Amino acid sequence: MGFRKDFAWGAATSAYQIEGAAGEDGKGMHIWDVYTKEPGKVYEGHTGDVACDHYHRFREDVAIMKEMGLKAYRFSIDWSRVLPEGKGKPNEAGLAFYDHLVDALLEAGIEPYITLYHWELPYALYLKGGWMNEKIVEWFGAYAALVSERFSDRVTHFFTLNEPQCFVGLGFLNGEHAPGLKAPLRDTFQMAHNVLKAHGRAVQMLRLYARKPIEVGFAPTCTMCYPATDDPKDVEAARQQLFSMEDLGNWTWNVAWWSDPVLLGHYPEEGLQKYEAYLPKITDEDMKLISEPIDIYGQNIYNGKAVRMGEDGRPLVVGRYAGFPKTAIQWPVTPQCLYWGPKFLYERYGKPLYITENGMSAHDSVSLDGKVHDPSRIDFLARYLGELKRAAADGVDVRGYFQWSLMDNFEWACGYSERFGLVFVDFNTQERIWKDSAYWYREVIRQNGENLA
Ligand code: IFM
Repeated sequence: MGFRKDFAWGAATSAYQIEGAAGEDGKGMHIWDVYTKEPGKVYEGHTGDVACDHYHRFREDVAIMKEMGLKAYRFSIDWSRVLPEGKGKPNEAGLAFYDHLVDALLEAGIEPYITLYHWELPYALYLKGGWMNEKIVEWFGAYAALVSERFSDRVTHFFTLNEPQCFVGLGFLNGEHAPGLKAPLRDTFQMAHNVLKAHGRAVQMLRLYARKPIEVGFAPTCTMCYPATDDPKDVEAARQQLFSMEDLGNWTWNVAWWSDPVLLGHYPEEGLQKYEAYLPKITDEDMKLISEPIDIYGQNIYNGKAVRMGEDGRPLVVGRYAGFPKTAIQWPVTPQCLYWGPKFLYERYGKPLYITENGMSAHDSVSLDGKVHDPSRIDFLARYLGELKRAAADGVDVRGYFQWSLMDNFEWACGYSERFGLVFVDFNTQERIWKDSAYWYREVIRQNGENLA
């Protein structure tokens, strides 16, 4: 047994990374619109102003998805495109864009999966304190209501947040992403708590305004942990390490700090003790809101670390050997994390799982024959998907997989220097060229993964 018959074979993108049309049709500004204009923040001063020009070329992109045989497409809505001030009066032209996109997808037989927040915090709300301002719980809730009311007649699957670990950690703890702040630790914990409450409120509002039954989840990320050997002691060590609490300087990269409150209704005890000095007031009412039941769990998984049980009965992260395989962005290639990650998460949280992102950047270029040959991506995906298939065969309820990314795009602080796409984008001409991996993925989808080892 491998993947279920209705497995959602997909690809993912996010609004700012592909849309472009930064100042068009009444769109408001968000923190990345502003941050990318600050000198020295993004590789070679790149911005998402044009990106893949998807706003104007979405029909061409949907046609590519259709030809690739995608069953599902995960995209995000730019909050500031539909609510230019973050709240208040909606922008009809922005909503209409997503209407057309959803309709084109459905017409192509592709199931749309909407993410509400993939890092486009409206600048007007940022000026009011953004995630630090508790009112954001209601602002985000109202945005969720608008999206649900408008799209839930045609869209069934919604994710609230993408990678809270990143947008709090990189945006406010180490300052590598917009808005580029190194906030005091206490503030980052307060923000995270507001983020989780906003998630809960969004879940409520998505449901309240839904025009038909919908499925709601969120999509965190993490560095996965997998056992260094099959020894049950190492399996236990990897499990413990995965859900243990990071040191303060790195604290946002936790799994359990974000997912336990949402799915188990409480923060992990280890974190409550370790971070005690920095925590905001946490009430029972907060926890009730945060743990508003969700239907599906999305997890972004790119790589992991091997763990074994130390002599002292505590997990030990195993160092990587010299020359360990890595991708262009220097992330290790660790396919095992797509077996152990889903397994550990499903054991702990018991929710149907989607891999909401997985993929790699490579040094892709157009060859003399006019094609883009990316054997390393095919090898990467074959290895990772093989492991996911093993997890499905072992009983993990994995419902879908979204390859990151459909096409090359704006890779945040790295600008356009990293190419994660199945489809190559020439950013001078906006020409799209299928990489070899796109043809390969099409065949995997066609065979529902039967051709994977
Ligand atoms: O491009 C990003 C995406 O926006 C969030 N997850 C990781 C991807 C690759 O870095």
